[in-house]
Amino acid sequence: MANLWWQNMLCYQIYPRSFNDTNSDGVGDINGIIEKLDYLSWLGINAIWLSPVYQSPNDDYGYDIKNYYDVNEEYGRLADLERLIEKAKEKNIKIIMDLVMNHTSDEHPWFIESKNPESPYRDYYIYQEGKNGRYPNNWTGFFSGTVWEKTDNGDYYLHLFSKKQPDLNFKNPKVIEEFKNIMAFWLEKGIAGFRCDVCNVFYKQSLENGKRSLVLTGLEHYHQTNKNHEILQELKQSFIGQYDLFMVGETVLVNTKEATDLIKPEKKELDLVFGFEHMETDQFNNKWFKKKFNPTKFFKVLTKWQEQVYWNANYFENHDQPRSVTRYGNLKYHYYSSTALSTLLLSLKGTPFIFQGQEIGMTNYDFKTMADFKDLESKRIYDIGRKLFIPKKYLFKMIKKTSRDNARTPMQWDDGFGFSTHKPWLNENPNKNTINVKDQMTAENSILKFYKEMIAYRKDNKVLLEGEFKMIKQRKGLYIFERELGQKKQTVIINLTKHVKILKINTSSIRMNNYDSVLKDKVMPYQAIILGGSL
Ligand code: TEU
Ligand code: CA
Repeated sequence: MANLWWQNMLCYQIYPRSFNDTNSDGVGDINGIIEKLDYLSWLGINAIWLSPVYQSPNDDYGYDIKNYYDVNEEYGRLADLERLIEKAKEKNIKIIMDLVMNHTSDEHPWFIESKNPESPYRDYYIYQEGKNGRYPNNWTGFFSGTVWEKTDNGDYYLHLFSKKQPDLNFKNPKVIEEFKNIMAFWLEKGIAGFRCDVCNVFYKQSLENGKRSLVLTGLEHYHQTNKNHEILQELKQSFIGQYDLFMVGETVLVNTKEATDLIKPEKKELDLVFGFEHMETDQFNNKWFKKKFNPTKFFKVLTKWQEQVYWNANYFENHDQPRSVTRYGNLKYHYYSSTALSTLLLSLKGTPFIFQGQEIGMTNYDFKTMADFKDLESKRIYDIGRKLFIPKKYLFKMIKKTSRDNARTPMQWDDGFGFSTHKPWLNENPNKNTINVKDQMTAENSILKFYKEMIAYRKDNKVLLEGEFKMIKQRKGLYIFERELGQKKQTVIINLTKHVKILKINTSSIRMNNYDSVLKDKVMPYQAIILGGSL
């Protein structure tokens, strides 16, 4: 069957705050995105996922929303966003908005109202009395520590994320109605769909104590509940016949079976989900321990998802994750490892997502002190770590590697003031001197040029777009798979190590290659090759 539009989509994620500043206040803005539409169109993408641009006090930089119907002043006005949607449309670029439903900002009028126990908004949130002078239960949240915050009345409200992000009560049907209205408002403005933030933890089945666990005690009471499925179905289905609404869910802690459950086409729930398993292959399941990257494990997880989930949302980076070339590549082989990751990302079966800066191989930032971090998660982990007497030096080292701010340093347009003429809200990476869009556009060979070429290759290649995935072999960081459509075949060879690998290659049908040439019996360090036939 032919692909649907979102299966042929190549989506570029923009973190607006760090993309392009046009009014010199050090903060990216919507006009800045409009200014770069030509660039994005040149690159060959056909959709943009915008991280939140709604009004927000920025405790979590937009993931704490105080007004879903308007644009945060620092990013521009609603009219600017309407202009972006219109201009993007002229270039055949769809806009996908981020939608944060699990919680609002504590500065949202609903929450302010809800503090009054008599208010009709009381039931929009989850309030509980303490138990024997202690928290209502033992749950711990995504940013560590208790999920309960005491109010002036002496009771508590629940927040899975920061205390400035109170969780909404999805047992209240009015909350669901509110989101239908919000979605309708934006669909009416011409957007194509939503990336739904943490959308498998909305419904809190019970508020009983949870099983003690190193991370997220209480998870079993709200993760992936039946009611949660019903809520997503209700949201999606209420637009049938009206809009061709696309929804990709950010679904925390899902395995392939749960992912499959969420995207069954006949259920009309979500179209795609972002899994996390492959992002945890260099991590011992949480932020506290960090293991060395293990490409074998990485490829194993990718293979499992390719084989078990019918259509994947493929990504190696987003605004919550350190840079992929630093994690999975090798800075000594900056060009080769970035382009090898690019080849892999764009040749797997599914819909690829590229995060801003990935296309030029932006790297992690060399943070020097805790004061360099802006992300609340990094700060909180530090505070909690200190309370546990974890040595400062060790804590800092660990946070530096894992901090979400690694993804959020400003986009490196050139070696000067390309992002902003003002001091940026978050430090720029000084390696903008050598890693930037301007240089890579003029260079004969660059990561950017390779991305563009790979995107174009994929765009016209039915086998890569529609073909089945078939694992051929993987050997200590050398990964080989085929994509197959009818009689046609593409073979993808990725060496994600610094070692030369011995392999017999049929060099008569080379379609893509990130080296000058392909040898018939070896794969070079971080070499990536696509063949138009078998090995
Ligand atoms: O992220 C949810 C989520 O799972 C992350 O908090 C994750 O645990 C963490 O980033 C790993 O480092 C979404 C958004 O993508 C994130 O930016 C928000 O902070 C969060 O929800 C709350 O809205
Ligand atoms: Ca600005």
